[in-house]
Amino acid sequence: SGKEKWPRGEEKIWKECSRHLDEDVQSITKSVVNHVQTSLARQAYNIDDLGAYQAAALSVRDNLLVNWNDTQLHYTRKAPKRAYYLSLEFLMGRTLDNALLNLGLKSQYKDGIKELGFSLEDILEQERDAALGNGGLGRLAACYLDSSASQDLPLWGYGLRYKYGIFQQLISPEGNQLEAPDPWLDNQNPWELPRLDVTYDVRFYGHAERIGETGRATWSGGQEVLAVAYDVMIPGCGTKNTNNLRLWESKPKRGFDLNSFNAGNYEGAVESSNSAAAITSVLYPNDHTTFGKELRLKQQYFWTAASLADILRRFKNLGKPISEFPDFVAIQLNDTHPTLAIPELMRILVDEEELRWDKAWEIVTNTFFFTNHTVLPEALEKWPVPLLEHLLPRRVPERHLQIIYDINMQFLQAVEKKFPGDRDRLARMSIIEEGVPKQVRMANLACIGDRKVNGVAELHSELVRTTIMKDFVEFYGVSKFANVTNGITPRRWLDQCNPELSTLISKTLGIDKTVWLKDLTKLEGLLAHTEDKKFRDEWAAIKQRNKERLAHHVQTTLGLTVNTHAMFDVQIKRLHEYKRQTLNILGVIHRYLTLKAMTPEERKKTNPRVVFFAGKAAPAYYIAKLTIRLIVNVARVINDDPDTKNYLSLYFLPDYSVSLAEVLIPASDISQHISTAGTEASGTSNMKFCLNGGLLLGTVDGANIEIAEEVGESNVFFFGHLTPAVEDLRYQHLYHPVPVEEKSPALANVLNQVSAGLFGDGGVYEPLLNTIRQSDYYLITDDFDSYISALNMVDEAYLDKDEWVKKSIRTTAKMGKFSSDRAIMDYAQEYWNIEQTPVPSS
Ligand code: T68
Repeated sequence: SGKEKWPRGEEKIWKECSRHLDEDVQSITKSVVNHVQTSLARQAYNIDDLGAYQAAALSVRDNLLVNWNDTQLHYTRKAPKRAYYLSLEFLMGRTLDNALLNLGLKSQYKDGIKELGFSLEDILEQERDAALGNGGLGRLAACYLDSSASQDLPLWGYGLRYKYGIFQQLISPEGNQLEAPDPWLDNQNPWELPRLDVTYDVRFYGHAERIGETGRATWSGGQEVLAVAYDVMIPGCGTKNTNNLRLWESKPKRGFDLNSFNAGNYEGAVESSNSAAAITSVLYPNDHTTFGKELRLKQQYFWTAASLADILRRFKNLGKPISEFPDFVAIQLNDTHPTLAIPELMRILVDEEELRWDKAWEIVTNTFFFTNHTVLPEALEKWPVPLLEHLLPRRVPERHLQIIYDINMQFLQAVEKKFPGDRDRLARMSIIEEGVPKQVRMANLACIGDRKVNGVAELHSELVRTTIMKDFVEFYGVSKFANVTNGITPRRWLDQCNPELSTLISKTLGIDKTVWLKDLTKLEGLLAHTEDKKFRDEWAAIKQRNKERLAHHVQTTLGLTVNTHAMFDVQIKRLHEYKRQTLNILGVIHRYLTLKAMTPEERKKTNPRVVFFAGKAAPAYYIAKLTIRLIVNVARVINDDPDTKNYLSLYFLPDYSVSLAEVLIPASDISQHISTAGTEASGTSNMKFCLNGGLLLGTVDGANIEIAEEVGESNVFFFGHLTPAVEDLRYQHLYHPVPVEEKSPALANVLNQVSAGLFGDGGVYEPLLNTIRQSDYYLITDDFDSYISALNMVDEAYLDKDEWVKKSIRTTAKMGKFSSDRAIMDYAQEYWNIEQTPVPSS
């Protein structure tokens, strides 16, 4: 359509009639009322908080769209190199508050909403979380989107629009986790734009046959589904740039099968449409394990095929030769989940673009980048060869599995050349793992097909180089294997969740918040004020009010009263043995037993503590679920014990979410990040707590190490064995086991009390306790005593309130490094080679 004239009518009229940003209270109120009437078909007389939320959200969406449109047009005109972040998970949380803050319109909306008789705070609570992720990996993707827009980077996210997000967690009367679906789209979603015109066909199964000698093929059988785009606007802070997150929904290609319908087989007619819709129906709730489920593989292929087709179409609109693809496109693979994009791009380049293999391979290996998020062996994705063979479309002359075999053959030839005769090495590095059945090792494929591989914290990246990728480092050289320490967005994780602290910081630094929120190292300026008593008092008062806000939340949701004068001690994350919530709960029991053994006078001298847990367990993870049960039942006993309840209480807050984290994090005095050394790749909640002035109790693991480097070791509480000791200790457990009684009498006593039924039927917990008594893979017995001493050191430090507040201020002040803006700029410059492309302001 290059010769057509745009716009069709008078450009002047188009421009005059264009919508502009609402800036004053009056136009905001007008737009909200307009949506009440015309979008919701309601009126002043029948609108409740939910309706008011929906109308306000639609009005904010109109404003976001002004910026979003301008941004997309600007990117199209300037045609910069773009980056694409492929992630199966985007854990966005709520949008309204974040959008208002990024647009700089929060106070205007607050006033406008008030004039209509509603409170902004109340209507914000009406929004459901977009919970399309499991934990850290998905939340990281969400933080990176916020940072890419705030830093004016031309980046799009690609993911799936799951109909059901992460399950809702309920707790049964016995204390067991129950799962319920999360129908987050039931109330409609004002933050997405259905793009019913942007669709791609994706094919599964079936056969292809050659047409004579032509090399072309016909397609028969199989399943064709449609990928439909939904766009989510991602506003930047203090900029017009508004990026895009494109989520795919699966739909049947044809409404239903007419042949079956006409033959009277009505059920058969809708069957295929149901199975097409099933692809994007639900987020898999497993983190750190792979199950080899066919539907999961279908999700991965569906999403990578649609995303690549879309990226290719956008590239082709530039009119550049295909050889320039890597000059205009960089694709980041968030973990191995999108690795099928590598053979898929090879297929497109070889089959459809008719490039020679070598040329195609050069393009592929200059386009993709791969982030690893774990070194736990059970989390490394492998797919059975027969499943891939069955599922992926077979086309002539190339099909995916054949492509993977060809990539592997060429690669192994190169390895053989460099390390002649080293068969073990070849077996380890092969993409195909021998066995019954054979398996495709996705991490090997991702490494071979990528330009660069990165870990997510210094220690983790070093472990990637020396363990899971050791052979590949020896083959490629070390420069392919780098580190980008994770970051978090200070917009959501300070300004939005802790508005009072944000205001105090701006006032103290004497600068507008958009300045320090976009250059977080500016927080260092707070150090000059640590000796100012008035400032410290304000700092402490804000923490206190955040604790009261959390207590209020617990009161209204669980009906329980929390002692806000106690120290708040928080551990919130997915339940997993390696994260060692078990160590924490056993420590709580130890504290309880110690308190029980004291006289009332002695107890009065102790530091009152309230312990919070929150987190979901994968539905099939028996030991993790048992840990939840233990926590809930310990809470029942100790919160009811008149001897101790003023000094120690415990809460398990159900259904952990981004929104709940926003209430918990600002309220914490101390938070726990206590994984076995070498197991937590980075952690990101550790950064969120510290940014909000909470101190950190942790092991020498993941990003804890870099946090301590920044804030100084005197401001964190470290304990436990170090990474190099872990392997030896595990070996000892297996071959020279020492009974728990000898290693840690204190721990043995705790385990015995649980067995004996102090917290209800002890037999129930035996499988959990046995993981500790027997192989103790996560080294609870080795770290228990030093953990208890660390807790005691925390108590001691807390007694000196003034010094504690100074530590808190110093911690916040030194968190600049952990902004996701720093991380995203690192990716942009060192990996993707993309440039900031700010949208002019008018
Ligand atoms: C987390 N990984 C790391 N995985 O555990 C954490 N896995 O240390 C790190 O800070 C974070 O990634 C960000 O880099 C995960 O969260 C998953 O959720 C996951 C989901 C599906 C399959 C495998």
